[in-house]
Amino acid sequence: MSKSNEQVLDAVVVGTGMAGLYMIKRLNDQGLKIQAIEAGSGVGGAWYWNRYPGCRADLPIIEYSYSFSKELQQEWDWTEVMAGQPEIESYLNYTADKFDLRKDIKFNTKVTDAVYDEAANLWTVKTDQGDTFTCTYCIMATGCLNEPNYPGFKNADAFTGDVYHTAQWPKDGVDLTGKRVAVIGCGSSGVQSIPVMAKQAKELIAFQRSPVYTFPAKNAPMNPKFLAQAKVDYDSIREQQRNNEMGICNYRGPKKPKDPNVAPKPRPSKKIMDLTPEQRKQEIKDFGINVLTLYADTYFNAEANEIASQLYCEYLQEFLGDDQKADALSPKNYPLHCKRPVIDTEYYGAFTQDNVSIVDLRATPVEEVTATGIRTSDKHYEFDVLVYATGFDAMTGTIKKLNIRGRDNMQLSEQWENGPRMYMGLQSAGFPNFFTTTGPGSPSVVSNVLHSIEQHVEWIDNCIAYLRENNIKTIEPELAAQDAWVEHVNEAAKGSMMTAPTCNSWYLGSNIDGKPQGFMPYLAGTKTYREECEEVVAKGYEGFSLAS
Ligand code: NA7
Repeated sequence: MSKSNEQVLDAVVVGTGMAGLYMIKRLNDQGLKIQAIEAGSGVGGAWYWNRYPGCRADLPIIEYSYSFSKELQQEWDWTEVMAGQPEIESYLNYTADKFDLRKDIKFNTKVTDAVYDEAANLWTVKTDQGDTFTCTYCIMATGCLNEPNYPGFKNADAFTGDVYHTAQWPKDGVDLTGKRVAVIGCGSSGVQSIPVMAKQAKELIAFQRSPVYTFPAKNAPMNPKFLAQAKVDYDSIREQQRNNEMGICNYRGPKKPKDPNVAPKPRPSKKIMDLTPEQRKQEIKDFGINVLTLYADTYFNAEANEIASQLYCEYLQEFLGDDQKADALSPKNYPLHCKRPVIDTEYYGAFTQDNVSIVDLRATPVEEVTATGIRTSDKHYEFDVLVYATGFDAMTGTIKKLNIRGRDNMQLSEQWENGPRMYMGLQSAGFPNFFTTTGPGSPSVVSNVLHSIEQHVEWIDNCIAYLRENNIKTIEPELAAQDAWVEHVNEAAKGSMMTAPTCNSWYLGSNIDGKPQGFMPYLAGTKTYREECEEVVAKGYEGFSLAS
């Protein structure tokens, strides 16, 4: 049930994914009057919307799960190592129920406006359901991958068959049995869904603009003994995550005592440049293709990266044994590690099926959508179902669409016209008491994002508590501190393969036509970033302007 529209609330939280749910809990624990607003009919955010076949976590779930509640950690029994969307959605529903969070959420409602009234020092938040909420703090927990991207193909609406986007997949699922299916896009969503859809569909055509580097997920049913041990070890797991720059500790379970009669296995080399060509191939044989993600020099050294990229393409050629498919699927024109890592389950295996084909849009671009299919520069393809796996207007898309106005009626989308400007990914100058979880300029999507979410939620919650305890009316970044932070974020990304000249990714905004380009997340690492956030607080919220 929603709160009375007359009531002045302490806070409005927008979005009830992993960040929103934890934010509600923390603010409830402080005893604040709050309202959360959710566009979906249920909680889960990205894990509510992305219910396409094959959707699953790309990190081991033991580490990609809430750490804030020891009880929750002990109560929830994961059934897979890399849990799938249905299980994660159930877990988030369980979390919402356990901490009684639904009472604060208005579902099926989209925020349209958030406007700051300087005289009253209040935000007025409006929704598409006609609500008006007034609050002191406005917190956008809208996530980084929320606004689906539909490519602007000529005659896009002409297709008369069924059309879906992976990020807006129907709740009741889609029966593809006997259907001819076209999938546009081969990023994570395409890579995860294609093998599953290919098992059902009569025919599947993958329309691919950029081939991906993808690595086997090695998912498996959760071993009950491993899970039981993880529950014992959780304190240490979380501590190790906090001490790692990605928020990941690669928990392997209990260390087994070494057998003195068995020679220890060799460890993969740290640098690909230290190996001879023969040794490189041997390491792939010994450790699998995933070894290419372990060589530290491939992340910053273009020559090392080129070697790894070539080895990847050779491996693919050998695996597929089909020149047309291997050539089309080979990511030759941009470096490894440029995009967010893609983790797959039998992706290339799907292309060995006779009913699966690939269209290389680099060679034959889409000319138009027709009533029955897609025409490329080469030929017309007919199908019954069109699936867009074309990703998101990431990190800024949702926020820029809303009418968010701060001091002097200044609009956030205008302030961000040439790219997002935030201090520490938490606040934007001119927008007092307005916070963003995992905003641009924080590690967010270049880390274990749930780890980063928890850190942000706790920082914001502690900040609000501090303001209230000290009768401070507003907090917002100083412009100079914000400018310096944006510069610092750019510096941190320099030299990384993620900003290589041939790299095109949603981190850079280059996946969306006309979007200003610049590397949005903060690459220095989660440990470094958390320490920087703590230091800012220790120095009396250095770089923020606090007014009583
Ligand atoms: P991604 O990773 O942005 O992938 C989108 C895919 O769609 C990618 O292959 C794009 O090719 C392709 N795309 C986008 N626009 C077009 C057009 N106009 N024509 C052809 N192909 C196009 O989104 P995902 O949903 O797969 O994954 C997002 C994140 O979710 C992922 O990183 C994980 O963290 C989970 P491109 O590469 O731009 O050439």
